[in-house]
Amino acid sequence: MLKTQFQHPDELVSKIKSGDRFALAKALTILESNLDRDRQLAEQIVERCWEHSKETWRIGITGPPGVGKSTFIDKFGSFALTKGHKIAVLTIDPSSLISHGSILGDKTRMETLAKEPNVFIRPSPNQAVLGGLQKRTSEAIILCESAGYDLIIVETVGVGQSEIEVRHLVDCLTLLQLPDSGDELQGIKKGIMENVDFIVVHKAEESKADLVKISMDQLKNSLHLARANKSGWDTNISDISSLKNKGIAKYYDDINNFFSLIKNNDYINHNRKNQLFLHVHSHLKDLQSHYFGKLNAQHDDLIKSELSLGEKSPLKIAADLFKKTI
Ligand SMILES: Nc1nc2c(ncn2[C@@H]2O[C@H](COP(=O)(O)OP(=O)(O)OP(=O)(O)O)[C@@H](O)[C@H]2O)c(=O)[nH]1
Ligand SMILES: [Mg+2]
Repeated sequence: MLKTQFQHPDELVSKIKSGDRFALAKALTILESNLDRDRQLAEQIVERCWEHSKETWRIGITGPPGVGKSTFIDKFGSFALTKGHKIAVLTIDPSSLISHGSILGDKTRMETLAKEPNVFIRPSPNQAVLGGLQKRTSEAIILCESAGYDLIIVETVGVGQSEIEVRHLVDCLTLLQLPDSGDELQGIKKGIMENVDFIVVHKAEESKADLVKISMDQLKNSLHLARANKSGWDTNISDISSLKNKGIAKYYDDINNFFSLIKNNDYINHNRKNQLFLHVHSHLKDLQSHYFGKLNAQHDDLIKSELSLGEKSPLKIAADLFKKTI
């Protein structure tokens, strides 16, 4: 059981709302716990922090390992701070789950942001279950917003489905790619092209100008083949070097334009409503498997005795047990 020195969720919640970073970190740890007591506590905390609509920017940053996501967030975040934002960065790293690698590197790769008082950085723990990441991150976003963060950045490695999963958490998705002669870019699946709002050809320094140009042209061509985005926004393609701070201010302006558009045409609310619908389903699945998982364990003795009697088929035993539980 997680040791909490908070007597009541109200106490923790009022600290979160007053911007106490320790309380926020504590609540996120409770959220990540699978213990029954913590699950209930997490539910109460999220419920108290939940607000129907918040004027925030939720941005997902995805791309292959090493493309420079953390460095890019460091530079973009630093620029956004000058515009008055309060920033929360949540990192989801499925590769570290597989390799059990340390994710602490992310804090150091966001050297500038890590020192800022108006920035909260939270790496996801290695032991987290892959399928649970999305659900937990959606709740983590609610808590961060409740703590007054208005720019939420979710970093996730683009491995398999994760870039599509992150789409369900954010208002805006940016895909980072390396300048490449083509093979890598051709690998960008059509589904992804239709799901991203910004594509950044990253590490685009002068020395790679030729490759950058080829990449940009190729991306623009593939975009013609993709369907239009549902938001009404034309996917933006840009070349950026975080190392040289090139293109960061322009990217901020474009993000600003993106949010103006989706607020004006109300896509932001429409999209968030759809996401909530999916989240309810994913919570429902989670609760069902948690609940039935426990029941199944309790049924083990019964199943064994039924089997040793040898009178019923496995199907009949399972069906009878199921009828008993509902
Ligand atoms: N040339 C160049 N290198 C960069 C740039 N941005 C980041 N890098 C370097 O690329 C390497 C990886 O950067 P990260 O920011 O850690 O990349 P990441 O995508 O967050 O990596 P993972 O989280 O491990 O997937 C580091 O050595 C950075 O210094 C850039 O704009 N240009
Ligand atoms: Mg990173």
